[in-house]
Order: sequence, then C-alpha cells, then structure tokens
Amino acid sequence: MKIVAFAGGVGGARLTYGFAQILPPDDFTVVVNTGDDFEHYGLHICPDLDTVCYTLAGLASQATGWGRESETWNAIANARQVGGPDWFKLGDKDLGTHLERTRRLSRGDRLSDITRDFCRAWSIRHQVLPMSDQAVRTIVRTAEQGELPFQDYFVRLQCQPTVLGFHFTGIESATPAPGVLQAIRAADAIVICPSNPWVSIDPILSLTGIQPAIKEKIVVAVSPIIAGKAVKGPVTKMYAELGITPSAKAVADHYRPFLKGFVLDIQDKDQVDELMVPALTTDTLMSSLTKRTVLAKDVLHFIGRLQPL
Ligand code: FO1
Repeated sequence: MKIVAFAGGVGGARLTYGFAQILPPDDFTVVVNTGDDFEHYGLHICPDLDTVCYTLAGLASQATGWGRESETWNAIANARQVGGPDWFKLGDKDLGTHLERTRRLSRGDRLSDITRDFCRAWSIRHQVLPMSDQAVRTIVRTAEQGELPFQDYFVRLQCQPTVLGFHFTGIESATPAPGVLQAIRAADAIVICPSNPWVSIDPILSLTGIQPAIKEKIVVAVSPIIAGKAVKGPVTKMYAELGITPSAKAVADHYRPFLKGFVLDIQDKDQVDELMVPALTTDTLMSSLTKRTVLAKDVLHFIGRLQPL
C-alpha cells in the first residue's frame, strides 16, 4: 500500500518513523511542513524537516524529539558569551546541517535536492520532501505582540502571547516541491500525522494544488490531542484561544472537508459517535519506539478497511 504522510514537528516525525519500519521505501513518502523555517545567525534553519530526518535516521534527541542525540553546545555558548542570542538552541552537530544547507542554498540549489542528498548521507531510505522549495513563513497574529514570526512566538516567547490567528507569507506564489504531487497521485492514502493542525499541517494544505490532489484520496488524520490535552506543544492553547474547545473531535472538524477516516486515542472513545466519519480508537501516545510502529500498523489496517473492495 502506497502512503503519503503530511508531517511537521515531533509527533509527526514519530509516526513517520513507525511507517518507515513497516513500508518499503517505494511505498512511503513524507511531505514536511516548512512554514516553521527561519533565518538565524545567517543560517537557514528547517526545524520540521530536520526533526523528521533525524528521527528517521535514528539521530534525534530522545529527550526533546528535536535536535541531535549526544549533542554538545559549544558554539552557541561561545556566541552567547560574545553577545549573541541563545534563545534558539543550536547544537554543534545540528549546526553542521544548517551550515551545509545554507551553503548549498546560497549557490542556488533547491531545498528538495539538498534534503534528498542529506537523506542519502544519513542512510534514510524513504523519500522525505519539503512541502515547497519556495519560502513560506508561518506568522502568528497575537493579542499582545501583534504579528510574530513562528519561532519567535514558539521558542523565544514560549507560546505565551494569546493567539488570534495565523497566516502563511509566500503561500500564494509557492508551489509544491518536485515529487509532492506525483507522490500524492500515486498514493493509496494520505495520512495526516498527529502534528499541530494550525501550524504544521495547514501550511501544507494551503499550498496551491494540494487540496485538489487529495480530494479523491483516502485521507486519514491522527489526532494530536488526547483527552483534551496536547501530547506536545501549544495545540490545545491555540484551540482555546481561537474559541474552540480542544478535543479530538475539534481536530476531525478541522480536516472535515477531505477526511475519510479519523484515528483517535482510546481515552477519547466517547467522541466516536459525534465524528460522523469512520473512526479507529487505539493507543496513539507513541511512548516508545515499538509503539510508533504499532500505531503505524493500526493506521494501515484501518486504511485497508476504508479501501473500496
Ligand atoms: N524548540 C524549542 O522549544 N526550543 C529550542 O531551542 C529549539 C531549538 C531547535 C533547534 C533546531 C531544530 O531543528 C528544532 C529546534 N526546536 C526548538 C524545535 C522547533 O522549533 C519546534 O519544535 C518546531 O518548529 C515546531 O514544530
């Protein structure tokens, strides 16, 4: 079965790891959010792309889910000592990734080509695609501080400002990266990973051509909200500030126009009747490496049941 996953952030990366353990390379492609990307210290940082790649390569920090395992922090400590900002923690190993990516982008290489080469170097066998080669930037509209670039809101201000809404600069002129629409066309199903719907998945869905491409597909989303709480990150705070009670059902509503099936945690089984779409309740927490694979298998079986005979 050919699967395309839409992912961003740690929850998305964990489920893609599960799929990569059970699907052959030709049958699994990950399309990754780049709305979180930003320039810092003159370097081009792609947090979600790196989180997915490090996770698939078995290189990700187990403690944070982002950045590298067994990291050291000499460069950022030295930068701080001489007056540089250290609110965004760039580890020494991780910096190597940003240095080489920035060097290649500045000579005109495409982000998708650079990502392909990095994946090869890290022995990642499955296809990882940035959603676009053009810059799309998530901007958070806040009550207290006006419009904030995503990483300023998320890391520097620790998600404290009240969210009023989001927009994605550059989205009108950006196109899906080479391979994205082809992978979707060839896919039996699209899996929307348990990532933040507002800031990790909406940028992908907002790209020209994505929604028409997934319209006729089996689209299955996995809830990042369990028992009204986020597994990680500010998703429930965002829902509440936008006037929506955070729940698995609210996530299903978010994806309603193209949703063909929904996966939610067993703790939320009482919401199944309100979903109005076929649902699978299972353990979605992914608290171990094995559980990532078990969830991916559960999702595949569920998709199998949704496929026409
Ligand atoms: N997240 C943090 O909360 N604090 C950090 O200092 C931080 C540094 C960082 C460095 C490289 C990288 O690839 C990711 C990093 N993240 C950090 C995670 C990242 O900003 C967010 O998790 C995503 O953008 C949200 O999906």
